[in-house]
Amino acid sequence: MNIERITLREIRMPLLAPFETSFGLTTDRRMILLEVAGEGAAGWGEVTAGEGPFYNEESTETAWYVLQKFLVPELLRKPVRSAADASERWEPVRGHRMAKGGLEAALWDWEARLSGRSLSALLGGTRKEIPCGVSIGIQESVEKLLEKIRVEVAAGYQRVKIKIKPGWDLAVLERVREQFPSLRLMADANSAYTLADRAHLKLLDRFYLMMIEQPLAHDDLLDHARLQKDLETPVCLDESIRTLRHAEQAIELGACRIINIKLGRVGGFQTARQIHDCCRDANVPVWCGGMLESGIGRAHNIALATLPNFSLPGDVSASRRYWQQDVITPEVEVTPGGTIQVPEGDGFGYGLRLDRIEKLTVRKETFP
Ligand code: OSB
Ligand code: MG
Repeated sequence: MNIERITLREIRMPLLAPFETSFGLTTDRRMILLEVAGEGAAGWGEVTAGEGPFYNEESTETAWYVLQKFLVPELLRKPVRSAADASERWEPVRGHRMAKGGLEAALWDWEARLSGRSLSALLGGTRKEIPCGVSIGIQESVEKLLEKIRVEVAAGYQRVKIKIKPGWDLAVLERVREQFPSLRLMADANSAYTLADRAHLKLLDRFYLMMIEQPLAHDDLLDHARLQKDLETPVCLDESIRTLRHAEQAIELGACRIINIKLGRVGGFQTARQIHDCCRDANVPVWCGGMLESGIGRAHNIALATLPNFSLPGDVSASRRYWQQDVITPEVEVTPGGTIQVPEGDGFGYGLRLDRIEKLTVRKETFP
């Protein structure tokens, strides 16, 4: 594959509503878009790092730096044979997986377009539609949360995830269960607890949640295994799974019964597929997580979620839940059955609103 040009852009997009988790509040997103062009086509990727290093150690600024200084120059140094081979070229760079994942995603989209195929087909995806859920942040009041859940359930979403933290957990879930006894419900703590909270977390069992996501430290496996032994509720790992090895070890230890796969967190499609296959072989279901992506990252998530073991509804939902206007066309929409129809066009299958992207761009750099 002959790369002629790589363009980095930082865009800023205000969220329609602030998103609060146990680690902080997001109001405006800063995302890096990558465009890889050559041989008469272009592919696009998105870096999913947060504005600050609070979900994991990366941020928009560190990703820009690592892309500009290390990842893009290494890619331009000699041609890659395929997108699947790209990630091994960046192995000498430790970590910085979201930066790698954004660039790798652009290569996958480009390769799919060059071969006149959908990204889903190139990845080995089989689904024509994917099941969808929503992630609802911490709210000012339980009433507000209940109202948000009502809206999403009416829209058809197949499951609801709420964010929890100490002080916003048992009493909140009690009220949600009262109002929605048969809702497919789960809770995400984003590492807000420790093993010392195990008796407290055990009380969650009475809400028969689909799972509790990442209750303990962001880099832990062993304590999660100890916790899972106590709980009836399945533990799902998000932050702790950054490599294939983490997934293998988590499964061997019994640290979780479900894994959330995020493209950026694991460094791209190649590793995401390996984790997917390892979970499939161990009968561990997976689902696709979200990072408040623009339409470009969202489109990649949709393609990833077409792989067969993505059997649970993911955090991939309609553009209009996040943005006044998205950067892709058509925008991502959800059917009344709570699914997203996978687009059939080349690459990730959506068009780009280049004029909108240009307006949102605050910096831009082209290589070589
Ligand atoms: O832990 O899944 C998470 C958003 C930002 C950082 C971490 C997480 C999330 C979400 C939102 O839950 C998912 C989405 O709607 O994109
Ligand atoms: Mg999570």
